[in-house]
Amino acid sequence: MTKPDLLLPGPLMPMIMEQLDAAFTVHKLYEAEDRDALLSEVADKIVAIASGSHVNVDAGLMGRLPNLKIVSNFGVGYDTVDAKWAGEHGIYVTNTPDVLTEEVADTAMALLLMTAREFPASERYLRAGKWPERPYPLTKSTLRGRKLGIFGLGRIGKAIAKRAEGFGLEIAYHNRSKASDAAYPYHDTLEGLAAAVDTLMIVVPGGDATYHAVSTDVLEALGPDGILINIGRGTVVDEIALIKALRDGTIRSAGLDVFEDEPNVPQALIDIDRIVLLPHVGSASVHTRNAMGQLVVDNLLNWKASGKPLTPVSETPLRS
Ligand code: A2R
Repeated sequence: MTKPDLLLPGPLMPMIMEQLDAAFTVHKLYEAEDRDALLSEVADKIVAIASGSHVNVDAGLMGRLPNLKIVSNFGVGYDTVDAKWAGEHGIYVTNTPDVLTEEVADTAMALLLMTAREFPASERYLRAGKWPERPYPLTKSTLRGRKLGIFGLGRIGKAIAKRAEGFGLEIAYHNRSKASDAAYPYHDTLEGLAAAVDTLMIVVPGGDATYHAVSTDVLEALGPDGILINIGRGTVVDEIALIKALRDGTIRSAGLDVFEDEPNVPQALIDIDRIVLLPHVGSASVHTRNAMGQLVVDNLLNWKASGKPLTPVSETPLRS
């Protein structure tokens, strides 16, 4: 049986690579000394790409591959793939929804608790041997009485809302449109949501539509008790505005799992001890990453067998 040709712009988990090697002729762009030469040599043969979040699959790359039919992306967010261009050119883009929802929602709640109650700083306090001198100071924030605004009440947003209800939080949200299956108060602007709550949880996708949506105005609306949690995409927050808001006391604190220029985190954020910074670990357990990896492979295998992938994104709906 012939193996279709697949381009790998960057390395993926070994369990993905092993399965891809068995079903496809894999061309590793990242190992080529001359990437341009490799691309020119294999361009006509490539029908599939498997990609991760740190490599751009843009119109420039896809446009060089005249027989490309599918881009299988690792991760539910696919802002590094130009899915609109792909859709317009008959190319499927797939992502890995659902299999990471609960893990990311767990991370979101952990990050919220860590931030409100300063658990990382208090643990550093113990390890530094300061406890015998005096107890760690009482935290200014608590989850008690907090109102949680969810920016992006989708699959992950709803899983967070379910958990937050268990913690006794009041919940409201902002999407582009009202969710038909949610009874929480809806705000038709992000600023309106921020003004109505004191805790803002970002769970929207990245990309142009949400770029710097969390601006100075939104942070001012959130207010001096405000806590910002971001487990969506770093580009959604204007990081410079956030740093200023934290320094000036415009909001109280922030818990961030994602950043504008990963893996580079501004020193100005690192210098603020009371905030919580995680290295984009929202879905990063062996269990969940394996499930995501398997879905990357299964999308490609299903497409190879039937011409249809399992989880195409909305810009590239299933065609017969
Ligand atoms: O806007 P809607 O009604 O399509 O609701 C979606 C909302 N959303 C937005 N809200 C306001 N302004 C926007 N420009 C905008 N774009 C999308 O975000 C929906 O409620 C939510 C996304 O939910 P799902 O598509 O179900 O994605 P999931 O699995 O919850 O993952 C969310 C994001 C990923 O894209 C990664 O960036 C991150 O979480 O891991």
